[in-house]
Amino acid sequence: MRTMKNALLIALVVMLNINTGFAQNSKKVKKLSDDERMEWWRDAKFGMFIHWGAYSIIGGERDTKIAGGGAEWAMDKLDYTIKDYEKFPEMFNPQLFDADAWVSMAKNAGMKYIVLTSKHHEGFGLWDSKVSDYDVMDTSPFKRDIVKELSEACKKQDIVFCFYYSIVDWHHPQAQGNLYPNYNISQHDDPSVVNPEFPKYYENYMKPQVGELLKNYGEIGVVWFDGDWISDYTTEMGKDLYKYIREIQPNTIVNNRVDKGRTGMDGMDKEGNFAGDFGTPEQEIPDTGIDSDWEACMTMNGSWGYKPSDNKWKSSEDLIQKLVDIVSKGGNFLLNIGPDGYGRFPSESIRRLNAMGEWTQKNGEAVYGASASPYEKPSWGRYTKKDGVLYAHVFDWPKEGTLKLHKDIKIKKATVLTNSNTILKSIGTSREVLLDVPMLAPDTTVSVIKIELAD
Ligand code: FHN
Repeated sequence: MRTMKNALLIALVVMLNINTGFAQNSKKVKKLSDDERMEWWRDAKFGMFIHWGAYSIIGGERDTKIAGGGAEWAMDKLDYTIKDYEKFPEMFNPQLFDADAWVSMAKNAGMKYIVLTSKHHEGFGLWDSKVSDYDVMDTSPFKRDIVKELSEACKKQDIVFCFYYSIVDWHHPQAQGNLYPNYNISQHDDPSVVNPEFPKYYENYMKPQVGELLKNYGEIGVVWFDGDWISDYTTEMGKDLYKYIREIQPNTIVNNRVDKGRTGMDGMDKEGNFAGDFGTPEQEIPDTGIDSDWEACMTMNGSWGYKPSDNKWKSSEDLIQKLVDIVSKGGNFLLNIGPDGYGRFPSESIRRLNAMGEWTQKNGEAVYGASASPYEKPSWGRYTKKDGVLYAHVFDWPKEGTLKLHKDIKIKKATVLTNSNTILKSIGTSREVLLDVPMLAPDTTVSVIKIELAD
């Protein structure tokens, strides 16, 4: 009798588990409105771009030759045939890679999301793809799923995980120009060189790879496409891909490069919207904001991929000011790190991340969730805004102790953001509002004044 009862009990538990499991797996994600879907991203303002791949071993150098531009283009710029290049994924073994440490450095810098190059133009995938063996699990000795480790580390630390995927693929025979297998004999990624087989690459390789990244690594914040410029890729493919992504994860955000030739700020359609969900100016900040969503992506030196020969590093002060400038114009800042072939962030990058973290920890209130300035940018810095509050980000602290504000600003109370006890006196004139400020700037990079506005 007891055995029968136990058996029934076990059967019941198994059934319940299966049902629970099934319910969990089939749990329908609530489809958000576009504004709801974009909300976290609009509030986040600041993300980390990570360009990492087999090119990170090469560092943009081959014998005495140094690749011009980004070192992630080594295969093309340093004239590797496909066969020659394959030895790099075959030696990719970044034993110092530590996903938790990477995510902590992003979080401590004040970054709220991470965009990892899951596959750059070289075609080598950083996840366990079932579509291809040209990936970190089957081709490299590393045999660890980097996308899995990084996405899990992001989840643990409340950082949104996103991935970049290159439409351009210099390794796949149906993707790059028809000079395969030595594709870069004089082709050098010439957009005019076509491959009649590209639709098969799109349908049977690229789309399934994007699908497995969306199905197997949890919630994906953003899919960041690149390489839209090649002549084989079409608007129809882009629209099909956008629909496919939203069917798998309805609330994922997609950049404008999902569509043909939408790179930058000019990628708007005739209704004045970007294809996809946001514009992607690269290595530049537009003069003024626009009323569409946009994100400026930028390197810290001159290269997206690791390039030890490139020492043109932007200063920490410049990067902080760029963050403020971008937010004051209603955009997001996606700032790049190019880890080396061992899995380490360059020390110059770490120094800048730490400096940005110190500043955002003190002044983040004036950035996260803030909106674009309602005023022309002042000569001394920028404004950002929240309901009932204006933030004056002062790059050039006035020597004479008086800060000139826009004449329409009605002040209820003005304080130094990092020292709310310092209440500042103001005098309004017909032409401007004058604010008495301390002789010494509160911050060595950007000092923020919080202005509670009178109704
Ligand atoms: O060719 C790529 C380049 O390597 C890098 O990934 C940048 C980052 O947005 N996008 C392309 C150049 O526009």
